Amino acid sequence: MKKHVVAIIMGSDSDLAVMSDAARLLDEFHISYEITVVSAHRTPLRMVSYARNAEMKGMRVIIAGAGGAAHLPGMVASLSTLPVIGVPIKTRTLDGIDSLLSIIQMPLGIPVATVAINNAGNAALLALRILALSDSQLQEKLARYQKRMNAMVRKKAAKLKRVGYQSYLKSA
Ligand code: RP5
Repeated sequence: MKKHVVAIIMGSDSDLAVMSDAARLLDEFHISYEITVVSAHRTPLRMVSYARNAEMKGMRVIIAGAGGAAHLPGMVASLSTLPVIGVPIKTRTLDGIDSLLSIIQMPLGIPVATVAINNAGNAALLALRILALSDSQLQEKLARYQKRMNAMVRKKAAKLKRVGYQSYLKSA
């Protein structure tokens, strides 16, 4: 059985729609991952054993999404030496500012790389960049991905110049 090298964990299944963006990108790059729910508050002991065993299971990076009092990424980072990428989930009451501040304001000694609110895609891309440090094929795939994005933006800029902003907006 192929070992999972990335863990995508989240505090609740209500985070899944956002966190699935990370899974889709890892699928695109053929990187094996485990995706599951681990709650820092509702299943604290599961969180401890998950974080403690992740490296031994072959995981190289942990992506952790949480909303509100978003303690999951920081706690997992405190229980492991693997790189942890936190995804602040947008909340209904405070728009995810609560999640962002909870995740980003880590004390010295326990780092969590924090992406923008709901940007699980960037968490996956950052995980891929970390994995690519020891995988030249993956590095090449990432370079091709960036080239495709670059070409797409140039194409859009050329179209905007050609048709003007009004027609561009109508055709979008
Ligand atoms: C956090 O509480 C989860 O990460 C989720 O974003 C938030 C709300 O959870 P539910 O009440 O929707 O299960 O732990």
